Amino acid sequence: MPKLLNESEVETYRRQGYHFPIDALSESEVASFRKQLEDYEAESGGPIKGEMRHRSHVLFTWINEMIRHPKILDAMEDLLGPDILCWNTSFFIKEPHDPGFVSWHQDATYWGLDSSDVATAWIAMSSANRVSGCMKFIAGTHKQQVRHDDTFDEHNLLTRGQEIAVKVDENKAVYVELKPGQASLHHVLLFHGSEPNRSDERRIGLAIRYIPTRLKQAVGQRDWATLVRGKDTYGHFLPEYVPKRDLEPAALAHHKMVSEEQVRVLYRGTGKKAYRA
Ligand SMILES: O=C(O)CCC(=O)C(=O)O
Repeated sequence: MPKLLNESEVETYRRQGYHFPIDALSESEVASFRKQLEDYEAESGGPIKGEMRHRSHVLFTWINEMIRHPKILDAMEDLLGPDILCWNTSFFIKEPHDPGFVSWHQDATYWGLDSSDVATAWIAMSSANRVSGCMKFIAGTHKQQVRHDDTFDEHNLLTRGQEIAVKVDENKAVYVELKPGQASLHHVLLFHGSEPNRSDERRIGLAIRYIPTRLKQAVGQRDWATLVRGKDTYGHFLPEYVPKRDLEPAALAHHKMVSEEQVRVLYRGTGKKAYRA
């Protein structure tokens, strides 16, 4: 018996490589998470940036709460089974009229994981629609890895500005419009991207990457993850730091070490040593 999705939704995810929307966070939950993000941004003098945008669940208690949200985990259990690790989190934020975009890509390309049994829950912390540059998906493209070219385009929000090197039929794009608190689920090989934000509002999404405990990091020397449901009888990933207070020194130190290791995997072959600002 699935826990949150019904059998036809699970079947649709397997066939199309995605499912949306799910009603993940309540109105008050999403408002509180957004306020905590924006309080941090007000104190730090601007939008969250650089390495702080990635693996942020190690730094902020409220993101640690988000990755463990029962509704999101119920959906993940339906897709990945009972033993689940959160491998990473990344903010994708586009300011009003921001030229930032995300080229068509497959997530698996540079992550170094040894299986494509990986799913993302993308949580809308604002509304995401065609005007504000919501994600777009191409159904059924999650069956094989294709070649990517690195562009390092200054407005591309991806690490290398990587884009799919084969022809992508834009006419087949499905636009992932979400209300605040809703989430979409996508497979690590699905073709997806997003356009610039042409609206007057911020478009804020948190992408949470989940894996079954049996996966391994096949490229990096070592990798970390947080057990969020079930048991980890494999121990392939080192346990991630769990914050007790936002931005506590031990969390910042752990985050720095893990980010350096992750940058080595994500930017391998490019000579780059840090996330883009
Ligand atoms: O938020 C976006 O526009 C793109 C997100 C994305 O590429 C991802 O979550 O894998």
